[in-house]
Amino acid sequence: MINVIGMGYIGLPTALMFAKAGFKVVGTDLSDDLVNTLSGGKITFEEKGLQELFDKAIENGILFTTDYQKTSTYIIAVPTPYIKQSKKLDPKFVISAINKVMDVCEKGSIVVIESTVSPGSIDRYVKPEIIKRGFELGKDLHLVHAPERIIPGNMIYELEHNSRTIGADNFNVGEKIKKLYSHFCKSDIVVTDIRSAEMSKVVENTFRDINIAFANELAMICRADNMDVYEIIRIANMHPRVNILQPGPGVGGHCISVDPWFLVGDYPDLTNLILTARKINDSMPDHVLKRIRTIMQEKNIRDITKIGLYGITYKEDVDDVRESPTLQLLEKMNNHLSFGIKVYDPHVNKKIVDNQILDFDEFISNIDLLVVMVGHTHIKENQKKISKLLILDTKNVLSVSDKYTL
Ligand code: SAJ
Repeated sequence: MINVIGMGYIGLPTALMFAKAGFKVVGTDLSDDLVNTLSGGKITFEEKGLQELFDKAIENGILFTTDYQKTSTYIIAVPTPYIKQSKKLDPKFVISAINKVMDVCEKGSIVVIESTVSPGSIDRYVKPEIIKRGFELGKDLHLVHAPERIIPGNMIYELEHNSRTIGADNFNVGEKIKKLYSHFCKSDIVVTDIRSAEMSKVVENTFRDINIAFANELAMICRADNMDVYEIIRIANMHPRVNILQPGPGVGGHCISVDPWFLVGDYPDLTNLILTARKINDSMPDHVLKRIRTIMQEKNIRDITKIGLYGITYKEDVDDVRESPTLQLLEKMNNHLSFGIKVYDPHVNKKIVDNQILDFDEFISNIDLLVVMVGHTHIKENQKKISKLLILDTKNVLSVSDKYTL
């Protein structure tokens, strides 16, 4: 039996993949509400293919509970936030999970930590907890770090097709967990030490953050002199060794906007580039605000309440609003302009901000300027409905010719 701890964005799909592969799986979460919802047959977030996988797992008897199970294999996928002031990892959820595992586990159990952690965290925070409890590491309990790499919006496909990293201090344990994951992961699985697994995961997301920052900086340079950044990126990308990403209104989500901070927090004197990239990406909502102001001046729009922000999620076709650039922009607009504006997102069906409109037609009925913050498929399919509006398309996803961009 496998006990997966944390039934969130990573834990739930991972548990379902093991269930599909024929394992008896128990999903544990500290939230009664979440466990009740899952036990009642409902999934808690939108993800392509997740519902089908979930329905099958329920049919095959997957169990959701708040209790930790007595078994020999645990997978921990709990949140690993960072502390805003110090930029360091807050390990409280991992520490609590490992202690609860130790309350019930069999002797010789393997605990796989999937949650992203800052490099060195397992040595610094997790191992001392184990030693404190009188467990002998490598005998009573084995630790493995197997950070995930899946992208929200394509998680199920990527769980099967992405390569993975397994970090273990003991070769045999690493190989055992590699074999376990190969029941659903059809790609390469690399076994390395724990520290390298921790570092490579954070490095991957930092690489992407830096590359997005470059695209964002280009957008601002091009704007300063009215050059078309999209045309310039398109041409530059024709070079065989150039692959520039796309500019946007900011970098959100719980991964790319968080993980680079772990390196900045731990190596403040060595992370100029990483810190600068973070600052550039975090400044993008300000850039959008400047663009809104310029357009309002040009078009002589005085009423800020007639501006509609489309998209609240951190990226297209997901319902996750963590670190959302739209929420950051909204806060800035409310602070600076002390006016309300309208906000809409087809994937966020419950009101999470006061001025959110739940009906698209109502949302577009009384605005002068539509600011597209997220490139949901929905807006691409509704271009006719918005063709008369003034548009700032921060993701450059609409094909209307008469629009403003970053
Ligand atoms: N974005 C841009 N321009 C781009 C690409 C992305 O502005 O060209 C923005 C998005 O709109 C979004 C943010 O960046 O706000 C992050 O989105 P993303 O799709 O790049 O990545 P995530 O956060 O959904 O998932 C990432 C992935 N990491 C990498 O691509 C290196 C995923 O593989 C990881 O599993 C995940 O982080 C994680 O859990 O760490």
